[in-house]
Amino acid sequence: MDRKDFIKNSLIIGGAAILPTNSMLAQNMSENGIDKLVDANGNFIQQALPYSENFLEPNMDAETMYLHYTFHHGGAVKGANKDMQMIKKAMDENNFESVDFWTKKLSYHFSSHILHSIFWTNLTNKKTDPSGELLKGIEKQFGSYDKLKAYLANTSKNVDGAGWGILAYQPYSDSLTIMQCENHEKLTQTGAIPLLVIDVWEHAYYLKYKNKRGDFVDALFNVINWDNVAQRYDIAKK
Ligand code: MN3
Repeated sequence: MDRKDFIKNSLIIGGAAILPTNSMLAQNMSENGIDKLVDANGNFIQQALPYSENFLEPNMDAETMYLHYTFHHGGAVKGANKDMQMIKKAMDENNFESVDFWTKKLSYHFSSHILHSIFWTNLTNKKTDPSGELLKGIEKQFGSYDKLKAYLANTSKNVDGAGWGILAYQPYSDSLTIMQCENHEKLTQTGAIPLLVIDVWEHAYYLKYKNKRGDFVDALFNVINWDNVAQRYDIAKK
């Protein structure tokens, strides 16, 4: 197996939260400029924030945005690249215990990279609402937009410890679904494609909201970019 094949296979094994990089979905995401998470060699890259650090003030403060993007998301990207290198090294040395360790690390770091990359694009500084196909899908699955909001907010606020509330499109049931993800990779559904993600790790809110995670989640609902969610839904359904 050459390096490229190795990387491709590792992505499939380790990155259960995303489809292989040659899938239609990944191509679409990349061509649309939404999520380009790897370079031509398969190394993980972090895109620039789609706005300035103070863009989401006062709902998300600039200092939190800077620290979150630079060190938490950035750290995950570095971690994922290291994990890939360590898997390769361990494979070269036939050290399968070590492969197991780094494969789990890759799942954690790569999932973090995916979720953070989606998170930034899910936010904007003006009020938007779901419309068109997305609204139809929401009403079919959850009854109404208000019910979806209540469900997703509750799910996000009640994550045990660190994690994410996630609205996803599940191709295996052709429906929208909500997941309460712990850390970055646990309690998700295989195959589900995240459309809207709410980061409820303490690093996402503690400077401004202290222990009031609920207030942070409520504030985030003021700045959700439903046009971005709708675009993701359209791509995911193709
Ligand atoms: Mn985070």
